[in-house]
Amino acid sequence: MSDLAVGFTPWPSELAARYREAGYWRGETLGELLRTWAASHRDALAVVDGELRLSYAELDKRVDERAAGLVALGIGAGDRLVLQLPNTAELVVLTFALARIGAVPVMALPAHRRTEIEHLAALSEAVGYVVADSFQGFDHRTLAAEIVELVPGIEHVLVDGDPGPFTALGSVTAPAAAETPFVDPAGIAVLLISGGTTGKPKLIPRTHDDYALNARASAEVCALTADDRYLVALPAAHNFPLACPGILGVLGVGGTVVMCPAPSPDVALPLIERERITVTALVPPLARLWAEAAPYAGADLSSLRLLQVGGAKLDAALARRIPDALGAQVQQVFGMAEGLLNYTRLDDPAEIVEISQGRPLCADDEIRVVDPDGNDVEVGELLTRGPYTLQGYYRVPEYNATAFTPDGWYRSGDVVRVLPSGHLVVEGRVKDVINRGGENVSAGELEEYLLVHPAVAAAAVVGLPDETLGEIVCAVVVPGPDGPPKLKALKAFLGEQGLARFKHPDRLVIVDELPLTAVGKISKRDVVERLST
Ligand code: OOB
Repeated sequence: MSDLAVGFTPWPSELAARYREAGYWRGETLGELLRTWAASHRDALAVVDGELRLSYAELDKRVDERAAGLVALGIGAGDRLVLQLPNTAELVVLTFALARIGAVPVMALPAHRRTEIEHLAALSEAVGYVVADSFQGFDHRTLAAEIVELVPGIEHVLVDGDPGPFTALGSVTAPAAAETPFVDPAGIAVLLISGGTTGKPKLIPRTHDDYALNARASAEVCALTADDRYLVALPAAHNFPLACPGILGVLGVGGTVVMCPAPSPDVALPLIERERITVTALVPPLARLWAEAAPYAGADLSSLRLLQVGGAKLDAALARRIPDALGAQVQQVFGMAEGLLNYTRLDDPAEIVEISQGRPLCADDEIRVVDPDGNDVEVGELLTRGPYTLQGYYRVPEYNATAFTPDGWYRSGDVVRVLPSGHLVVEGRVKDVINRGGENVSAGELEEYLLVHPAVAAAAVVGLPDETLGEIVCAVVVPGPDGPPKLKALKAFLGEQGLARFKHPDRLVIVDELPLTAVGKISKRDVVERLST
């Protein structure tokens, strides 16, 4: 067993056999798959990055040469490299190059800093760290210099751009090897970063078999074809733009992946016009920005047929507005780097698309909704198990003992209910509950009520310590066009909506914007931190 496999929890053999039998797992690696796709779509345009336009044949060749260059450096099967690259063609090339030699990228996001990178590098025992020279005013070589000191196992720092004291990624190239080494399709292809908002990030092992399924089945649900051009607007290393269906799903059907350097409307909307983009994916705060900016942007968005929105709950009012504002159909996506993906389907009725976060991707995605004692209930925690959902985080056995049930169901921490149609509605997080003098207030529920008010554009509800009640309910609100609401008026409105008094906010804080996570979701942790300083 290679060192890579230590700390990886495979699926029980009966389940693995069933997934192979059913054709979910096809025994193909990501490296081989790209070769197959390149053979079928040789001259089609695979990746666009600024002025760089790579055909499938060119991409395949670059991947081979990069793979040979990595081998020449001494990097090989089972090695881990922390990848921290912006949305560039290089991220695509490197991901496949590593897959071809059986090495594994740890998919860090550009916004990660020393704390996260040190932790990810140490936990994965990475031998390499790959960065851009600088991005959005931050010099990643300076961070790399610190990381090398902190994590002695890092032997290689590869830099896209001006390498400074390190190795230029562009120089890591060699004539393609005559033979590709054997890579186990049931082994780890990528280590994704958990989006969890508590504690240190976890590493999520995704195998070639399961990640290929993730991308292929997602492409089918989105009806992707070779005519689709997908804009990578979210950070490319995140599961959503990487494989839901994202980069991998689009390449699997012969379509074109267009890298977008930043997701802001001023950058993304002109690129949609220039490249005639048909599909893209956003988190809700960005979808709101795009919908607000589009009428004034003057960009022709008529090519856009599908806007996927996920990562956090999309409120129904915004879901309803998007088709008019952006001229695209909305698809809600409730996914997690851990595996399970839920999509609204392209032929679902508008009411379902507006209020639900979709239904599971595969027939063999098993879901349960349970109370804290594990009994099946109508509204409760979502547990899941399936052909592309992990059986354990990488190298954290003690944490896995509580994050999974003894029979391998992943405890998502998300509170959901299931509609008669099988679609899920996300109600909040198990831990995102405020204990107000013994009464439980669900932050997610109150946020939804607040968002209905015309003076509220965005809201985050958090608990604040209180001497009498233990915790009080604080609503942090970004004003909408009818802007800034008053606490008294909000309470009256919530009362009219029939929301129990104990769930009304005790405090209202008006802000210009809410802090966001590395992928652009509202970060509750930072909301609380800002309130306490
Ligand atoms: C995606 O993945 P992660 O790993 O960054 O975050 C997963 C968590 C979920 O457990 C849930 O709490 C939340 O993000 N979430 C949603 C949601 N989509 C994700 N909560 C409410 N509504 C939604 N639509 O965020 C992710 C991965 C693949 C595709 C899409 C999103």
